[in-house]
Amino acid sequence: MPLFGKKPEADKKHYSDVRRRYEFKKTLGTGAFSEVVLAEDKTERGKFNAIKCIDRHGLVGKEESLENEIQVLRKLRHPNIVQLQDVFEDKGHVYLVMELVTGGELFDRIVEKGSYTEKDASLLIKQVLEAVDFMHDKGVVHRDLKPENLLYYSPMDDSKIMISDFGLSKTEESGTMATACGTPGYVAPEVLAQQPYGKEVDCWSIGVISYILLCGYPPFYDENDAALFQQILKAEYEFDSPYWDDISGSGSVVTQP
Ligand code: PIT
Repeated sequence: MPLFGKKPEADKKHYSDVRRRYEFKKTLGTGAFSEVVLAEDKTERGKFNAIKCIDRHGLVGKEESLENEIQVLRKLRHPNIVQLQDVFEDKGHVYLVMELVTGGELFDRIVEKGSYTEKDASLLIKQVLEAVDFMHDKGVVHRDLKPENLLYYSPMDDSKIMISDFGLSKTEESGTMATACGTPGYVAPEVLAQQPYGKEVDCWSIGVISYILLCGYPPFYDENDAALFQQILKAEYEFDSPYWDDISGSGSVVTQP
């Protein structure tokens, strides 16, 4: 089945050669079979995008999940979700033209800062909750929320965060999902137990991310994956002293500016 075979009309405007439209500037990130590149729009100089270039060799047998990612991204328009703007394809690659965000990963910011104040953490998590609530309403479960997939909108501005990488996301309409996926430390117990799961798994991951923002280390950690899985399955975590001593309880309200 050809990629994007379902909506040929909607995809007509795509050029056969993405390089005719965009000037590739530099690599922003690399994955196993993909690379995200900074690109300038030749039809509108000074306008930049991030283009995710996916090697078709890595897609053999996975064409459907890419098609799924594209369909998911197309229907999500939210201020805190990196927007898919266009799709190109050629013989060797599929290109996802994404909104450019330049602030880098939340992960790197946490490493830099150690931890966040409750107020800063709440301002970030509120945006993540709003974006995730929005996609859950559309029947989309991200399934791989983690600080590496949360990107700061701009390097100057610590206030806006964007959700990216819907590579593992799923539309819930296909029934209850049971595939084990995601990143161990952030993954919900029902996923590890290979039980049917749904939107709740994103809420679990947001809990883990909130924990890390507040204290600077993860709630579940073991170098041994089997031991890590056990901790998660038993929801075995603590608010260790002294790190959590000055962090307020869950009933308190942090005043917004
Ligand atoms: C940027 C800058 C950057 C990475 C990205 C965007 C990636 C975005 C992305 C990747 C996906 C996806 C959705 C968004 O499904 O360094 O502007 O795989």
